[in-house]
Amino acid sequence: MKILHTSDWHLGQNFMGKSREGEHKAFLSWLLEVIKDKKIRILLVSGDIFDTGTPPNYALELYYNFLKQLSAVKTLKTTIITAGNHDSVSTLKASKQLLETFNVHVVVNGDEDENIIIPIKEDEGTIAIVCAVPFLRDNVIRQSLAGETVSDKEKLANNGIKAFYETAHTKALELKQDKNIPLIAMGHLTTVGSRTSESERDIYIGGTLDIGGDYLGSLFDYVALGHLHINQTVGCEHVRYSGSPIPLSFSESKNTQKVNLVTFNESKVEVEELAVPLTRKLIVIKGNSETIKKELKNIEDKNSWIEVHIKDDNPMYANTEIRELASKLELILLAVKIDKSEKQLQAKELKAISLDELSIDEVFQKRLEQEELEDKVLEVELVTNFKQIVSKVQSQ
Ligand SMILES: [Mn+2]
Repeated sequence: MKILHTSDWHLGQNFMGKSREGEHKAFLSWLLEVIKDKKIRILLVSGDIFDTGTPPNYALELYYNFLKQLSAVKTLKTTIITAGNHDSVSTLKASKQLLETFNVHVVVNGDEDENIIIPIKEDEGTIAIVCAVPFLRDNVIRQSLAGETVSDKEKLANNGIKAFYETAHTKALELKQDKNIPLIAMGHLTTVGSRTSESERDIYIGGTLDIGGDYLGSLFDYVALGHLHINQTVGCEHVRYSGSPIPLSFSESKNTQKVNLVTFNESKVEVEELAVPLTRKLIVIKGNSETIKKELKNIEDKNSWIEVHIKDDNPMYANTEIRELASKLELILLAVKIDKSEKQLQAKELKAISLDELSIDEVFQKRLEQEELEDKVLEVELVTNFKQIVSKVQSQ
């Protein structure tokens, strides 16, 4: 029996003002072919289907069209999709019941109303049981610790998540009885000992979970994890992150994007990592003006997205020169960062040069400084109001 494990698609991602539609489209058509070729029986998508709670319409269209195409693949029995921290519960929930008719199970928050234990059935009976655990939100974690008072937030997350998995495991065992079939779990969290990249958010308050891959591995025959964008094993061979299918930040430009092909023979599990073809390269160039200019001239694929880190004694001048050269070469330069040397940091006259390296708050602060306001109370009020607006916009 073959299972395909993927996660962190982040459909609809806005990358420094650019759309990833083409890359996602290419990935989904490739994935569809793999599912057909390899005769996949179960597809698992472990969270972060969409990049935001309110995905753009083209992203929803990609999602639905892909699921419609899957429904025509006879060898595929079941698709299970769980929500990640980026997904909105209500967005995924809206089509949940409709998708059930296509054998697509969507698990949005794992609360008491939702069935997360999914038996995979074939003519000859149940062939596997999947505990489809989504990203566990605070209210669900509390439910799994009924009766206990946990004040410490970090402890709450740890104990609650473990309790959640243990309850799921017990229920799955009851269903399994004495059949020799694999128990599979999904999850969307950071486990102890895993490697992270820049574009994942810390999702639990306190940040550090004390849940290791070996702990989950002791309960299940395979654990399909999402949230971290780098393909990796954690603690043991059968507890894995698939990673994202396209690089989601410049810090991920050197990774190879993969999906996991999981094969069960009897109850023996084997995993093959399949590399996803890259449709757009992200390139990071670091160095002084001369090095960067030389490397820019060597870029053949004009479709690439580029970030440069300038480390130069005259960064203002280098910045202008590099931008001019990139535009002359018709390259897509998305960000310029200035790596300041010790000397420059001491030199007071060097102010912030590039918008790319300022936070939203810093930009507002700089703008305020230009006003030279005398009323300090007003200034504080303006900053507070600005921050409120920003957080409102970001939470949408
Ligand atoms: Mn995530």
